[in-house]
Amino acid sequence: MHPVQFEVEATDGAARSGTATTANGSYTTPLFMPVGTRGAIKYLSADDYARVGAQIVLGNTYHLMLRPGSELVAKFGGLGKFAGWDGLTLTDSGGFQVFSLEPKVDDAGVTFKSTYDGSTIRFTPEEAVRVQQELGADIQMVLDQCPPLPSPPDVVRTALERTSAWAARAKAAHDRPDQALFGIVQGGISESMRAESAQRTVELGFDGYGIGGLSVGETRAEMLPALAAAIEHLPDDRPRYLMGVGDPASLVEAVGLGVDQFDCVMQTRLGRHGTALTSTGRFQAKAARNAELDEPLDANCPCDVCARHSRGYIRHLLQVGEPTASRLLSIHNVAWTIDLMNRMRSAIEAGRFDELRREVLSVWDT
Ligand code: PRF
Ligand code: ZN
Repeated sequence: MHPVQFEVEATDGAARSGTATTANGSYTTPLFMPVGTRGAIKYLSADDYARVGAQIVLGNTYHLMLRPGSELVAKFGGLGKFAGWDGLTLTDSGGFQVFSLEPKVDDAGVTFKSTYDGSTIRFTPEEAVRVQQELGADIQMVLDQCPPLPSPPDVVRTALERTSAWAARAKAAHDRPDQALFGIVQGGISESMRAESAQRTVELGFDGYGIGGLSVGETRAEMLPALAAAIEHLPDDRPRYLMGVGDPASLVEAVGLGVDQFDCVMQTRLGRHGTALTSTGRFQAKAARNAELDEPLDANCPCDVCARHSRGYIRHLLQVGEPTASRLLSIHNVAWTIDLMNRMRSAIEAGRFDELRREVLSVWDT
């Protein structure tokens, strides 16, 4: 019995829409999951999460284990309760963040220095499971090794082997029946290594499958065949999660290949720095030509910001350095992306996914 049941409700080509049911509630797919790395989506508060349409909010194990520590989060009843969020939560294993610190890696685990106080920390697949069980999210991810791209084939191969061996250890260590554990596929942009990694991860058997190691330096044209090669070997009845990918063109292309869920920091990062995602492309809110525009960021966006505020007002806030500008743009970008996922869901149900895909690519395939 899996702690996540996944039912595909409609398909259109390889694209699919469905509902996943966890121990604490269900979520619909295709799904965009906004990122609250350290326990909050930047510039948002927990009552915003439902308003932007979030179903799952991400937390990061690396950050939360260092500050405030998983033991403390557990005392508050887990990440969701601690953060005042009554929707679903997912924790990434920390593999991705730790590897960006260029740690010492061996077959047993990784050793790295904390970016908070410089102390030396040893992290293993078992420790990642233990910490994430304490954090208590509805879904946790295995510890994997994500090599940057381009990397020589032997580096990609070693990361694949380690990720596979670590996944087996993570599975053996996991014993919380109310929490799902997702495996992660690696393999760079090699279609054969992607296929092999997917097969080996599926053989171990997980509640869902992350696809990691993409959007780390390769082009979209290189990413998509690797993604397709992995998906070919993933079971239809388990959710597929493309990790750390969330630009509109990649979202429609990946859903078109059969991906169900995504996370990305781009929406809040761009928002914080003054850029809005709109149906006509990226929009620099600070541009002088917006000064007198009494119209929303995107006339078709269902978000609270677009219902209430003009481009001219948001441009003014940016111009004078009001932090509310970052908040409004972050809310809009997350809500806009979630609306795009909802439009994909409707298009799949109506058998019109490719029409929507082409429409999005005509704006975003740059
Ligand atoms: N592994 C994990 N988290 C991730 C990635 C990965 O490869 C990526 C790469 N796009 C983002 N987040 N564990
Ligand atoms: Zn909006």
